[in-house]
Amino acid sequence: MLIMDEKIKLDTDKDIYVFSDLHIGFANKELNYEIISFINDLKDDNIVILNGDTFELWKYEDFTVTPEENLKKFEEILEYYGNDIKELIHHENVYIILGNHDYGLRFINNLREVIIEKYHKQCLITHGNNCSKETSFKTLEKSEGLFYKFVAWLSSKISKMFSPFYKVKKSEELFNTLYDKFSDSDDDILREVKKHLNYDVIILGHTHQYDHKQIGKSTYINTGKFELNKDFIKISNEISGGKIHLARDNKWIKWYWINTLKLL
Ligand SMILES: [Mn+2]
Repeated sequence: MLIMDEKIKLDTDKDIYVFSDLHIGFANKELNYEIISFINDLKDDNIVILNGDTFELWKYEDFTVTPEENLKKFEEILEYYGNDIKELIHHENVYIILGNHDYGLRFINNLREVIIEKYHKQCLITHGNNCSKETSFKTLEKSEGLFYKFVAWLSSKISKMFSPFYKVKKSEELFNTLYDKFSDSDDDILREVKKHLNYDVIILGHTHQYDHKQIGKSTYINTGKFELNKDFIKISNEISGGKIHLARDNKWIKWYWINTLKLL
């Protein structure tokens, strides 16, 4: 559902699924349909948290990234993917956290942090774009995306230049591929995680790389990019206590746990 609060505390007995970096736009349309339908099936009985960059609102083709253009692209995405996506964004069990690629949603959904309190432990879920200056909310707010205008412009130029040779037609796809290879450094992420060590568990996305580390008394988990490896997190309530499952798969539904952490 769309929420204007920047931060909410969530108290639920339902299982919680966390996905990040879906980048739903007009690249990989077939895959996006599958992703939306997969998540849609979970939403009625569980809580679903979409942890940032759910939508690809940057416009690479003409580098217009004004707030109006962002919202216009969002409307186009909703129209393109139809009822499933409209149901998903308005459903009361679905929380959409802002990332840098869908920062343009802030006028209709400004949620930046979800905090889950369970078993006297606190878990923070946030996208993680504040780890670098260029993608931080502060910079985005100040420049209204000047940096992105440049990146998008460059990306579209490179795409056009190379497309006859490599058949890269869409700059949106190209940018995502580049980003997967040159994402934020471990130092940047670590610096960001260290700001939140008052939480027992810190769940970020943004880097597109699955990660799991113990830092002091806190556990840091990165959900990775669902579109790449089908990495996601399930926080379950079990009789034995709260558990965090880290799941991965290359086939829909038949996902398996790559790790299980005790939340208690
Ligand atoms: Mn991001």
